[in-house]
This record gives sequence, structure tokens and C-alpha cells, in this order.
Amino acid sequence: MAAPDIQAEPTAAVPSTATPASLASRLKHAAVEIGFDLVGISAAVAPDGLSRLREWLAAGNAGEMAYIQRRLDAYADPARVLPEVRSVVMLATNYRTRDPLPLPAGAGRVSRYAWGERDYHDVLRERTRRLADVLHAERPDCRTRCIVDSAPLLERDFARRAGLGWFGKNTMLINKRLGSWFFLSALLTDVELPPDAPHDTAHCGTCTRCLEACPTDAFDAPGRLDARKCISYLTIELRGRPIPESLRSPLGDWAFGCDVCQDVCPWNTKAPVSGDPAFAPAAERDRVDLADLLSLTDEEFATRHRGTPLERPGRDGLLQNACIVAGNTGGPDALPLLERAARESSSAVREAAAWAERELRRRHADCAADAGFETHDVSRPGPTDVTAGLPSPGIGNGD
Ligand code: B12
Ligand code: SF4
Ligand code: SF4
Repeated sequence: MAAPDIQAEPTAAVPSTATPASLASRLKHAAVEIGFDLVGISAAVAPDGLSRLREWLAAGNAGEMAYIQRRLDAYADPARVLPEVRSVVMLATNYRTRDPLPLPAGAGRVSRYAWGERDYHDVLRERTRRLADVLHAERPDCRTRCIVDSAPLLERDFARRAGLGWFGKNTMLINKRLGSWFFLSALLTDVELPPDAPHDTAHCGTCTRCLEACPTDAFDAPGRLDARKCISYLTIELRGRPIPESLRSPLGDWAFGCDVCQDVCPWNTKAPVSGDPAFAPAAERDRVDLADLLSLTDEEFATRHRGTPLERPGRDGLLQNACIVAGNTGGPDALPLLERAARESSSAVREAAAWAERELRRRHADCAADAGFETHDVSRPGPTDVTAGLPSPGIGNGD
């Protein structure tokens, strides 16, 4: 989730005489005009959840996301992100579009946030920058920094402080009107702005749907996620490394990210649908196809997905995920594709392809057994063998 952010230096112009309160009001109106769905202001103080972040890191929950640990000191003090910062303007942008469509067998599912043509980091950075311009017009001598994921800032923490919502048991920031299908971005400034009231109530009640629905059982406790088990981490962040075998079946059909703990949340059922063209679902960007991925060279993949979220895991990362999905949900027609994947240069892809082939054969043998067929040798086609005509097993990982 690392993306460059923008720091603006003071410019020479005439300062306005607006009071902090009228300036805050002006900024909030401008935020809505620019297209943000929620805006609130927090004082630039140490985040409330700092000790929770420390415990989370100490327990190893961040997995390979070493950049979080490396910047721990900076998380404690927003002035490490922007010197002399006084205020954090928190912004939420709704990305809920249509509901997910059924996918063909063997296709990998892509999380909703990646259905558009562009990476949300780029879209929101531009918009947050436009809001910073409004502030610079009023206070030409001010400093600002626009942030979308990239800096050591607990965005959900500041958003709760700015009154945008509460921490759900699934760790998402939830707003009563928007649910949780929104991105956060932040505008830091050294201008003192009146803070909004924090969102001090939580509205999960006795509900535990998200905790129960998580396919990999990734919640250690309500509001605490072990990222190492989260499908979002496994399919996007664990680049170049094999997904642990015990977590491959629970991945189901997710090839990029995961929305399960939000799909089941009652606060999301009535969340408004966004008409924002920046997040409009583009053709077939809601899925990943193994055959298609295999047909692309690295360069072709880069050209097709440049500037989209799928760039992050890259072709090898997505190929590994797509192989696992094929192992979980694919039919016999996936076997020749897995054989091709088993000849890829990435050892993580080769290993995933070999695993997937074994899984696929096992599943189809189980189907045959359920139907009362002979299944002791699935590699030898016979009259009652559902795997008749399949390529023979023996995909090695080449290592
Ligand atoms: C690392 C990261 C991940 C990791 C770890 C997620 C996690 N839950 O920790 C992984 C890769 C797994 C991930 C997954 C996803 N992510 Co992410 N991720 C981040 C990132 C970059 C940092 C989060 C972080 O610091 N985690 C460490 C933990 C300790 O902090 P935290 O999750 O924010 O939790 C705080 C609160 O929950 C709080 N808390 C919880 N209960 C309580 C109770 C009290 C009393 C207090 C004081 C605090 C508290 O304690 C924590 C520390 O303050 C943020 C952007 C950012 N810079 O903040 C985006 C961000 C959190 N991700 C986001 C999204 C959209 C996702 C996914 C939905 C993407 C997807 N569909 O696949 C999933 C959702 C998974 C989930 N249930 O969280 C959005 C969330 C928007 C929202 N409405 O909440 C963010 C804010 C990005 C953005 N700019 O919009 N993500
Ligand atoms: S995103 Fe998916 S895997 Fe991650 S915590 Fe939510 S339900 Fe579990
Ligand atoms: S599913 Fe239930 S417990 Fe989980 S975040 Fe939503 S309301 Fe809270």
C-alpha cells in the first residue's frame, strides 16, 4: 500500500482573514464539492490506538509488512509525518458500486475496491491535493501533506477522532450512513482548525457475523486481526512468497483481496451506491482468469494493469493466487493450464500449480467416490472414471 504522497511548501500570496471556524467550514464545503462523502477534523495528537499497534506488531501480526515496524516511532507523533502539524483533516470516499456477480468456475474473485480503471491511491491523492489547494488559497503560508496509506499514520484512528465512524469488530471503520465501503485519506496541515467531536460510541452490539464468516479465522479477538491469516494480505502483500498450505483451501475463490467480513456486515446492506465514475466497475476487472494471466508476458501484464491496484501483486503474485483458486474451484479444464503454470519461472507459482493440481484431482476423485464410482486410481482413465481424458498427474515444481 505504499504510494508517494505530496508535501506542499508555502506559496507567496495574500492570506485571508477567515477565522479557524470559518476556514474549517470552507474546507468542509470544498471537500463535498470535490467529491468526498465524509469529512472531519482531528487535532494532530498521538493516536489513541498506539499501544494496540505496538501489541499487534509485537505479536507478529503484521507478518512481512516490515515497513510498519520500521516506522513505529513516527506513528507515535504526527509531527514526524509533517513538522509542526496541528490538524488532520480526515476524508472518506464511498466506493460501493454494484453487488458482486457470479463468476465462471475457476475464475478468481477480485475485491470491490479494485474494480475501477484506476488505483484509488491516485484518485484520492489528486482530490486531497485539490482540497489542500483550497487551504493554500486561504493561508498561503501554510504547510500541508496529502496522505493515502503511504505515511506512518493510523488513518482509522484519526478518522474515528474526527467523528467519521467507529471501529467495527472486523477492524473496519464503520459509519452509520455509509457502512464501511469507503477509503480514507488525510490532509495534514500546520493550520490550527477546530476539531470535530470524536465518534465515541460503537454500534456492533452483540453481532459477531464478521468474526464467524472470516474464511481463514483471522480475527484473534473482536477488533484485532492477524494479518498473516487475512486473505487480503495473503493475496496482495505476500509478494513472491508462497501462501502457507493450510490457508490455501480457505482462500476459496479470492484471487485479489477479500470482502467477506464487510459483505456480511449488517451496516453495509443499506449503504448507498456510489455513482463516482472513478470507481465504476470496468469490464471484467472483478475477476482474474488463469488462462488470461498465462497468456500475458510480464510486459503485457504491466501494460494492461499499470495504474490499477492489480499492479501491486504483479503477474507472479496473481498467478500464484489464480492457481490456488483453480485448485479450489476449477474443473478438469484447468489441468492443462496448471501444467503450464508449473513451468513458470517463479518457484511460488510452480509450487502453487502443483498443489492446485493435486487438490483438483482429489476433489474430482471425491466427487466420483460420492457418486459410487471406482476412485482408487484417478490417473488411469476408465469407463467410470470422471477424470477420464485428463492429462496425467506429475506436475513437478521444478525445484
Ligand atoms: C496494513 C493495512 C492492511 C493489512 C492489515 C489490516 C489490519 N486490520 O490491520 C491488510 C493487508 C490485512 C489489510 C486489509 C484490508 N484493508 Co487495509 N490497510 C492497512 C493500512 C496501510 C495500515 C493499517 C494498520 O496500521 N494496521 C495495524 C492495526 C493495528 O491498525 P488498524 O487496523 O488501523 O486498527 C486500529 C483500530 O482498529 C484500533 N482499534 C480497534 N478496536 C479498538 C478499540 C479501541 C478502544 C481503540 C482505542 C482502538 C481500537 O486499533 C488499531 C490501532 O489504532 C491502512 C491505511 C493506514 N495507513 O491506516 C489500510 C486500510 C486500513 N485498509 C483498508 C482496506 C479497504 C482494506 C481491505 C478492505 C482491502 C480488501 N478488500 O482486501 C482489507 C480489510 C481487512 C480488515 N478487516 O481490516 C482501508 C480501510 C477503510 C475503512 N473503512 O476502514 C484503509 C484505511 C486504507 C484506506 N486508506 O482507505 N490492510
Ligand atoms: S478480509 Fe477476508 S480474510 Fe481478511 S479478515 Fe476480512 S474476512 Fe477475514
Ligand atoms: S458484522 Fe457485526 S460485529 Fe462485524 S463489524 Fe459488522 S456489525 Fe460489527
